[in-house]
Amino acid sequence: MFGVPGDYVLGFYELLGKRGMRIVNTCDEQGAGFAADAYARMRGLGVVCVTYCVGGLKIANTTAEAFAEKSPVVVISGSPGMRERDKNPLLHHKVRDFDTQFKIFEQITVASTVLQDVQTAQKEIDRVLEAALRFKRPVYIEIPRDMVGAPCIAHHRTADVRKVSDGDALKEALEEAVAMLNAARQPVILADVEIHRFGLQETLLRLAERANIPIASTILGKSVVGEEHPLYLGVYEGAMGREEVRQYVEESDCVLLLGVFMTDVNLGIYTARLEMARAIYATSEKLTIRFHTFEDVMLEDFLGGLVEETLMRHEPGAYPHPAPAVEFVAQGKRKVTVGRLFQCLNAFLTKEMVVIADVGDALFGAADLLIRHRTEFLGPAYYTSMGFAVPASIGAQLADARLRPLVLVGDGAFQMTGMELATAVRFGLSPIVVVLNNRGYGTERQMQEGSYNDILNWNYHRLPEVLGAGRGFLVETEEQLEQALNAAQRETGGFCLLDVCLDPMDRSPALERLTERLGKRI
Ligand SMILES: Cc1ncc(C[n+]2csc(CCOP(=O)(O)OP(=O)(O)O)c2C)c(N)n1
Ligand SMILES: [Mg+2]
Repeated sequence: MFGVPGDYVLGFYELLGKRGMRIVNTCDEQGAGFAADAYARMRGLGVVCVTYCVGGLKIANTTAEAFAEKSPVVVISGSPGMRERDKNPLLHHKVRDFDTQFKIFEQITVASTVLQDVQTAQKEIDRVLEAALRFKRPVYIEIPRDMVGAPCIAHHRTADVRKVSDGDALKEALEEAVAMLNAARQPVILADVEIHRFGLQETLLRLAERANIPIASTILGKSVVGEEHPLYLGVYEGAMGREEVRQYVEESDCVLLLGVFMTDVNLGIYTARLEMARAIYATSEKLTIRFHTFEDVMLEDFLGGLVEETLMRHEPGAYPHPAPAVEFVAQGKRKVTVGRLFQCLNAFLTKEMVVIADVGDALFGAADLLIRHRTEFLGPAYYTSMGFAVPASIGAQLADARLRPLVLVGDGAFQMTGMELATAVRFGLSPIVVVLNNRGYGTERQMQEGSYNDILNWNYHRLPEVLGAGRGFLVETEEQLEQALNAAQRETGGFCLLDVCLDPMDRSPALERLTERLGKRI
């Protein structure tokens, strides 16, 4: 559980500590929120626990991200006791009414509750947690501080509320989908975030391998399969992605869209051309096959069902693959460019790493990294809140201690939440943090220049002195980059930070394509 305590939640913290819950207190609540989100993305549920309003409202943003990108985070907040609320006193942290925070969280969670009644508390907890697990979205539980020790009502039993598919609808949907797939000349799968969230990576792979159908992923769904798999095409994102992937997907006569969010980023700022007349579109919320809509068919039942059907084995002929990682030969004193940085990182990556990209060119450039193992890439590629990556690395490494986080973060985003490296130190974690230091808001500079895109240039590589731990590297040339990454690989005991100096106007090819389009719109 991640969080920052306060007097309204201290009693609850004490109880949790006594019960052996591991509490990771962060520098700032937003750090705890992002860490819990990353933990949830990797382990299926994460918890952030904060105090009333001053803490709670700081994680409105991280909870919004978890909602938008479907991450089941349980938000627990303390609040003033029920008996303290008589005559509406002005208690510290209160904003407007006692339920102001609750009303805000109602908007950004899929279920919410205030545990104010011992008669209903246990049922309420079950209802809310069940919603988090079913919908893969955040939920909110508020505990007035005088309810923490309240006795439970006995004989409580958890209701079994598992939703099942309508058998007839499922059968008909499968028949239609199989007919369409078997008749297709060039079927293709486009897989996204819900495949991660619903744990369907293995089923997806079985389907693709049985019918021999190539798979592309969206940027939000990146690493849905290990990217060295022979059936993997690369990231599809309309005109923003690699041209050969765009062509292959858009020329397909049957696109199987699995758990895809039709967001502007996923669709390359709506440059994607995906016609529903050629699509089977299955998500946890809806299923359409061409223009037929099916009610009450669960994504896992549909996908699981498809694997069991008699599927024709396709002969896809030639199709694109991601560029393989090639050995990086450092060009001595040559200044590091964004393009060369990502080439170098590609060669450096192993399957014992989880790549976490922050918003900015870190995320755009990361699209072309070859992720060796599935679900080893995390990036806020829809909600795109800066400041995700450093705190997310804490959640990710605690979720899976075998993985070392490789954090890619812009200097702007780093200045928002980079102090959470202190938390990484306290909990013995060892992220490799690559700061893409282009002296400001590079992504925005590309669209519209102004002094508001400038930020102070920190001596990022000297943060280990401030924190009394970790190692820092100033990287200006290719040989320094190579040396720093090699040293970081050996230095497994703590964090390593690479301050990679880049030209303010340099950019990845994907960013170049994106800003061209957004610039026009602005
Ligand atoms: C919390 C938040 N504030 C503002 C923005 C708008 N925004 C998008 S990209 C960007 C600049 C990011 O700068 P940096 O982290 O240095 O990455 P770079 O663009 O330079 O690669 C900004 C301000 C945002 N996405 N999130
Ligand atoms: Mg920057």
